[in-house]
Amino acid sequence: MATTHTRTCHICEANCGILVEMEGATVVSIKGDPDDVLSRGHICPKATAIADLQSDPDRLRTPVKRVGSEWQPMGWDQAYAEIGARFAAIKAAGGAGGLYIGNPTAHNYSVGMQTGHLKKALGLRSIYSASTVDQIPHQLVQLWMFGHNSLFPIADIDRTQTMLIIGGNPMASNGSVWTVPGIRHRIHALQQRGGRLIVVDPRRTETAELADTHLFIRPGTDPAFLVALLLALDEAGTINPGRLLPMLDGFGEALAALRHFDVATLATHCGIAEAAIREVATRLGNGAPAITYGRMGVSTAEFGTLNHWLIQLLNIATGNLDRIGGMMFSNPGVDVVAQTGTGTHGRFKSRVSGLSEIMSELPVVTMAEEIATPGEGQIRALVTIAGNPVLSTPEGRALDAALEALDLMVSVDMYVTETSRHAHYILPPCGPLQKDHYPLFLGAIAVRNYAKYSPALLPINDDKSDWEIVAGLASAILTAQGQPAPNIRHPRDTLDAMLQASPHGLTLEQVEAHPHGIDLGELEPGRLPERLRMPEKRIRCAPEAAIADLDRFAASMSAAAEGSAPDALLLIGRRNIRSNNSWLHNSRRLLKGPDRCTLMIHPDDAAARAIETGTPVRISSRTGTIIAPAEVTDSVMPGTVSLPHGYGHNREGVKLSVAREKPGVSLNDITDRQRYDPLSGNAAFSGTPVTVSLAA
Ligand SMILES: Nc1nc2c(c(=O)[nH]1)N[C@H]1C(S)=C(S)[C@@H](COP(=O)(O)OP(=O)(O)OC[C@H]3O[C@@H](n4cnc5c(=O)[nH]c(N)nc54)[C@H](O)[C@@H]3O)O[C@H]1N2
Ligand SMILES: Nc1nc2c(c(=O)[nH]1)N[C@H]1C(S)=C(S)[C@@H](COP(=O)(O)OP(=O)(O)OC[C@H]3O[C@@H](n4cnc5c(=O)[nH]c(N)nc54)[C@H](O)[C@@H]3O)O[C@H]1N2
Ligand code: SF4
Ligand SMILES: [Mo]
Repeated sequence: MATTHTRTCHICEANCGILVEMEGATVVSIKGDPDDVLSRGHICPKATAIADLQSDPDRLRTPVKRVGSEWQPMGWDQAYAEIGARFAAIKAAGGAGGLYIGNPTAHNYSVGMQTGHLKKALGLRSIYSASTVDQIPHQLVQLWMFGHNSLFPIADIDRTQTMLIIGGNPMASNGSVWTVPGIRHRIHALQQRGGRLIVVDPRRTETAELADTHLFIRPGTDPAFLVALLLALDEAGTINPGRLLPMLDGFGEALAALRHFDVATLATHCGIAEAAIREVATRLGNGAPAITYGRMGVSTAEFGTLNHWLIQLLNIATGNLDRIGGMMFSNPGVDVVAQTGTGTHGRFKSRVSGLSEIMSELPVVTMAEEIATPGEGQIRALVTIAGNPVLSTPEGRALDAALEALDLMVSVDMYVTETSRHAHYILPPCGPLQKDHYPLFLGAIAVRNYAKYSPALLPINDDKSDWEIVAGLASAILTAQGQPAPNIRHPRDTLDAMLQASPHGLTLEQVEAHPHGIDLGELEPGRLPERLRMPEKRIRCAPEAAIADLDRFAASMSAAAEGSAPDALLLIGRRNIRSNNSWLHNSRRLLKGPDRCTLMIHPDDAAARAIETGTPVRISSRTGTIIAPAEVTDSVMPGTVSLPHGYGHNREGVKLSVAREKPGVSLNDITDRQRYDPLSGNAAFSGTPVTVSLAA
């Protein structure tokens, strides 16, 4: 007999409520849950892949050890014992430990509660994560301006009149740093009430297709557009922070620094007409609620931190921070802001290139060199948890080589991937339906305040959840060195305590009694200044480093005005609704359809190179060359080409049998470790200069 269970889809940030119909241990169907307090029935094609992940024969079921080119199954205790002993020997010989934490850990509340133990066991100095190829510039700006790295302002799309999206494509991504299931309906509702969606992107994306206005922008030039908007508001006399004004420090200083630029020059630089910029500024400054929201395209950029500072300044200058229909701070079941440290920056530097520590990590653009460069502090033992940096960080080939030379590598992953194939041991977690779920980090970035707990659907039996594996590893590594094992608290108990200590004062039992979630109401205005985390409770509008970075930006404008290589194109990425970073390509129902790893190129650029749709083209950058089929389309702006990341599954030894049928190539084989935002250390993927030609 079939039974139906409520749950939350853990794959992306949208956190859709789902109804999973089971017959015994077999999934019969996965549908949207119309009663979910957040998602109200929304779902995307990826949710059904949960069943494929659970049943995938390629998914590892026991720990494995690499012996030659073979993977030998082994027991958990044996694996921990061997890893502990090998780590102790490496440590004794002067080698350092390192850790890379991947994106799926942000969707798994329990593992995050154990990584601290493992970081301590491995030595704290060489911690990396997907954050520095993603959202760390948001966090740095929030630390500077609001006093806590996790004080994310959330776009209140449901009550705004203008939604300006810069470098985000929620129609494909389902929203990011913004838990907003069902974006299509929300955009439709905005337009129905006379509001407007404006998208600024070098590609006419799926989101841009729905927009009232789409403006092409030259990759990497967003500070020009953002400064020009602020100047246009200034010139029109429509800067009006309203009730925020008494809370602002350095607002005048920030504006004064921007006045060294002029709108016309900025417009030329970013490729958007001055009139169009002034029109957007008029809209933002008209007094009605308006949102300026920026995501990956402006975060993984050479001016990522500058971009996010300017975005916050725009929301402040138009009085849209902490306002209904603007950007507000959340109040979810667990208040992570109150229960975590504010965040740190610059406490130490990376050994080889001297990049600054950020949020207790080092920028991942430095990871390969820290493994490959001899000397004191060289990483000789690395653990990866739910990450695939060979495909997801710049210059994957260099990382491939570095990982292969490690004395010890341990991957916590359920597949033999492009990254974990280098491991000596792979420790696989149980399937997704054997885990419980709470939106610990994502509740805090949701468009509505809520709490929802989903118990595991299937028994765990002899398998292990990620948190147990990570806790087990930390214990094994410490005890092998004669140190005491850490005190491991069950994640459910920690969660219960965090819920109770938060403003809503819920217990886990109460939350569990509501399988569709507890609605804790709309986002609320008026939380400032109390919500600020610095003692003086004032928004710091003119962080020194941001102001200074304007000079670097001015220099880049001057350099661009002198011209670039005549045949250079700028490479950007893209996402597709049926894919998720590097790890859903082994689901046959998601992979079906046309080849998605194509190089989009504008008809003019294609014609100049005799390129047609389907022809294989050679794409070369400073760091390498890849070959992919072309897709000629005027949806990318002239001078720009686009290729998705997360492909390249034909590397030797990868055991993803479905994904290997359409392997694609890895964009990150040709991105560049030397292109990063110096303020945050975040990788700059947007606008990698490339040449494109017919592959002979
Ligand atoms: N060029 C370019 N590069 C990019 C991006 C881009 O836009 N362009 N995007 C960047 C962004 S935003 C991100 S977040 C990163 C992602 O970078 P990563 O987090 O390094 O990579 P993922 O592709 O998400 O791979 C996740 C890995 O975790 C495994 N996994 C999945 N679920 C679980 C689980 O529950 N437990 C465990 N233990 N393992 C699991 C998968 O098998 C896979 O190997 O990529 C970045 N790289
Ligand atoms: N289906 C699906 N959903 C996902 C993911 C996925 O891989 N697939 N990944 C998840 C993850 S880890 C993340 S972080 C989010 C990301 O979520 P989003 O940021 O919404 O997704 P992207 O598609 O990377 O959007 C970035 C946009 O920036 C544009 N862009 C590139 N360069 C520039 C530039 O210089 N300036 C401007 N203005 N725009 C630029 C790109 O064309 C693209 O449209 O998505 C999440 N959701
Ligand atoms: S949008 Fe799709 S992948 Fe994301 S949580 Fe919802 S169903 Fe899952
Ligand atoms: Mo991400």
